[in-house]
Amino acid sequence: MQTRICRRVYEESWVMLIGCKLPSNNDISPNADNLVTPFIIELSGHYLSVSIHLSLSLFSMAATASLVPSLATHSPTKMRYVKSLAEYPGLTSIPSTYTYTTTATDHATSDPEECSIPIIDFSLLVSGTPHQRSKIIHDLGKACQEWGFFMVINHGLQESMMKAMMEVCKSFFDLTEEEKQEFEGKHVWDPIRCGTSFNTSVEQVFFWRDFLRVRVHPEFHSPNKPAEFSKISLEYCKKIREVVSELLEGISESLGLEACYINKAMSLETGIQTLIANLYPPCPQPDHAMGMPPHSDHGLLTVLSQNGIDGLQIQHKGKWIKVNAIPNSFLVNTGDHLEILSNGKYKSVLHRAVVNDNATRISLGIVHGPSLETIVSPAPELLNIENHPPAYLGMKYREYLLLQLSSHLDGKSGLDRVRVVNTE
Ligand SMILES: O=C(O)CCC(=O)C(=O)O
Repeated sequence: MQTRICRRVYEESWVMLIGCKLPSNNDISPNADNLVTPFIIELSGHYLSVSIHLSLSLFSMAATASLVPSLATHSPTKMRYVKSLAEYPGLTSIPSTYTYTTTATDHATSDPEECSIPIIDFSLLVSGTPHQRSKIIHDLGKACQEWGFFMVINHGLQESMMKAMMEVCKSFFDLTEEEKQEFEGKHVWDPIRCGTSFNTSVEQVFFWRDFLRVRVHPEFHSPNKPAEFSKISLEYCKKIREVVSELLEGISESLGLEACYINKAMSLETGIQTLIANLYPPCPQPDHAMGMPPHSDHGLLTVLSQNGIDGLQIQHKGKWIKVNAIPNSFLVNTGDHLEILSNGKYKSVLHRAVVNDNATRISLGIVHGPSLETIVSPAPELLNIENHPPAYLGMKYREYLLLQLSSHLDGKSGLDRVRVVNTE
């Protein structure tokens, strides 16, 4: 038997069954594929019409209706976060909408030889002897050029502050779906936005991730729940900005530029700083799902911390490398705009987040970019018409950001729009 069912692209409702006579079979485990697949049979311009064989689907829907009463209430706000899905008792497999296909070359190595990620002792950058400082600047440059990634230790942020920030993000994710709904935003540009996956309005496969994204600079925004979020995040993000400003001074010098070059050229006083909290709940089939797909970050530098659970992987020399974070360190990666500014010398690094089946992972990425009106192009001081012609076109940061946020998260596709020659 076949029927025509219109399947809404995820965003607003999980399950709506209207006018279907369902077989009464309760003997189905709650991992049935269609458990949380959003079906709706109303026709409208927003709905994507697909034809599917009804047998399996109705079977699963029957299970859904009988096992998950909340899913059958026609409420458009139920079960939209992967957290709720993961918490469903007895869930043993993921819905096919989360199935992410990988190939053998996608497997990551944890070989210590290949995973020797650079470590930067921040204290030597800010209060070392001149000799120590120049050695660290050299190491920073090497890390940016060879890895696009490094761990920062002795950064001066108190462990208690890092813990408080992590805790308050966890409390945000623990809000009810109704409470979180208030912060979902309507447009990718909204200063506070929470949701699931990356951009569900364009995705066919969803990522095993919920997120909260808040613009914290130059204007500070914060959800008003949990109550302490505002105070803790204000202080935390300010401290991180200070660390980033010092790192960018070191990076400028490593490029042979004045220490203040990047800070000035990118108008960092009014630069965009965005806090992104990611929640990756335990996943019953971690090898078939993905937390965040391979992508580069749009800004200059991203500073990431996590709740002690690893899951970040970076691409290095064509291989995926597992990042085993030093406790309380910051994981820093170079973004697309550092690649543009350095004319391809410091490339943004491809990274991804994998999931596991036993512990909830929370990561906190703070992305730092130029001011919105800055047109970023390669630093003229690094160009030379014969050997180093500009490899990227200039583009206003606001436009770049908007393009990335409205699209699929897909490798370095943002940079491809401004690339003049392939510097890969
Ligand atoms: O969770 C992670 O480790 C990575 C997060 C990430 O890539 C991002 O927020 O852009």
